[in-house]
Amino acid sequence: MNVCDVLIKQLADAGVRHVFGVPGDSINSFTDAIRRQDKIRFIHVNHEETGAFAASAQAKLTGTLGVCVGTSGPGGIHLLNGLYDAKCDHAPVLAITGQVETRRLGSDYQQEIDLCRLFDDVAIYNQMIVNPEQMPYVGERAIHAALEGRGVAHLNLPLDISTQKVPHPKAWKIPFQLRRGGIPDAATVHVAANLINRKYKIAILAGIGCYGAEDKVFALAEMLGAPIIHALRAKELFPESHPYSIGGIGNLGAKSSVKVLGACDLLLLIGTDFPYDDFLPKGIPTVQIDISAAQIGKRHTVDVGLTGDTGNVLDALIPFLRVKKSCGFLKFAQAESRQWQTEIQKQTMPTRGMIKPQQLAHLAGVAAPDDTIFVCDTGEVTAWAARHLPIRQGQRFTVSGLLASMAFGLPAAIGAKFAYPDRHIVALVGDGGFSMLMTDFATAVRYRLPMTIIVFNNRKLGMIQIEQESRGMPDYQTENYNPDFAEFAKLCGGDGLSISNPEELPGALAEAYNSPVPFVLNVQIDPQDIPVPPKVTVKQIIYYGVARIKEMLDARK
Ligand SMILES: Cc1ncc(C[n+]2csc(CCOP(=O)(O)OP(=O)(O)O)c2C)c(N)n1
Ligand SMILES: [Mg+2]
Repeated sequence: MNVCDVLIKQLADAGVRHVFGVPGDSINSFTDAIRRQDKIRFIHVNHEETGAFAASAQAKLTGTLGVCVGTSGPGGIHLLNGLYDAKCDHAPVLAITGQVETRRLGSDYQQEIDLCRLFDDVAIYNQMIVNPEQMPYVGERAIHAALEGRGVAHLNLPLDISTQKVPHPKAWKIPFQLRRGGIPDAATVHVAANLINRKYKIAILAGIGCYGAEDKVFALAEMLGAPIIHALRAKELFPESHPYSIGGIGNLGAKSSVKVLGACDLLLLIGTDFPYDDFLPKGIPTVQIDISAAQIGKRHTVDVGLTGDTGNVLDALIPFLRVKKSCGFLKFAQAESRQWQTEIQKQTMPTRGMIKPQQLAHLAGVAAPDDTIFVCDTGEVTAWAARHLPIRQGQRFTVSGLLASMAFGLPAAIGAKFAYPDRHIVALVGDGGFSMLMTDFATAVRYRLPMTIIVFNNRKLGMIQIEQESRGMPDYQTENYNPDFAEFAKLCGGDGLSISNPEELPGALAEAYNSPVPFVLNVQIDPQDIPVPPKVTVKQIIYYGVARIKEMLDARK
């Protein structure tokens, strides 16, 4: 077995079934080793960034290792954005890159880029293999580091080393068991319980770290009469249809959350890395639960930190909590939530004869089959999905959370479809985000991956227009020059439909969701609709007015 054979065997043993990338140059022996076995498939994408995003999305959805590959130099460089997506969202991904022959190292040879140096910031394990005897040891370390550290590992394989025989392929076997389910010590649990037992207006901010423990979080909420606010990626866990779930947080979130966080007397952060601390209440006791001690107090001053798997921590904590008899705070939160839901439902009514993005997001969710996995791109489209896409129990949702990268949607749909071939996949994307990696729609066709890509087509970088105008700048360079995305889909061998009339929407969604081939539903939406944040400052309103005046004056010139 050569270095690549050993590595691939290790990946297969770790449960990896797909490696995404572009073959060629210094990774030919790696792809050849994949060809010679049958556990792992090589998925040939058109752009390495697609491969990295697909691996990241798989890792986020499954919790298992995602793998992507790029050749020395340009191929490796293209992986970076998807790798940062994995790093930021704590997803285990292994990147394998090629390198020039070791005798060429340091000579500025063609495609010689110091990828270990380049990946230094993104990777928690980052190693060039310069001697076949490093295997299988470094292969195992890389896999374990990514899984245990929930981040990116990188192995850089010089061409000459990749084909060399590994003298002792079985010599190393690191006894490895993922550290799952640590529990905090009893004394800390008591301190947390005492604090929580003294408060009657408790708000829970829950993140994706609650995955698998949603029922326990709901049970906790019921005991404490505490409303649950969710961070964006936890939208799949805490649907607003549940009486304790009162909406999202942040600029894309709900007004009810702002009100509740403004009135609570204790904040309980559970499995969340929500970054916008402006939305978190200051000066009240805060208890945080997180699987990683390094996350405790990262975003907010915390009085008690409980480190461990959410489910285990709640099992340890709940027996010490008193059931709250008064539910005034919960009732207040639920009333605020109902009011917000009524407000946003009104926004889904078509006006001016055009399709509203709110209406599109709403109906896209209502019409989606029960097994749907939604993936979402970055832009105003994220706000429409966050607020208006109804997610039912059993459906899934993911997004480029902390990195908030455009172009994630289509690659994530590809990664999701490979991981869950029997489920429906629906990507909600902006026209700008889709344009970035739309070449890989052909990859979905090539691998026969039925999926629906819904383009929220406002012919512009809508989110950037809002950013500019809310800072007093006139709208500048935000228009997109788009081809007809539905025709593009057909040219790729898939199917597509362009619509602009609200009445066409239900029929078009049904056609898209039932398509046996990848489908682009290109929806011309009303570009005037903008997602208004739940907290708007007077300064922003004034700036917005100034920007509109500047735009009018510019138009007259
Ligand atoms: C890779 C990348 N480049 C730039 C940005 C900054 N950015 C955030 S949203 C956005 C506009 C997105 O436009 P579009 O995809 O059309 O979605 P819309 O906002 O119109 O719904 C831009 C440029 C980003 N988040 N990611
Ligand atoms: Mg757009």
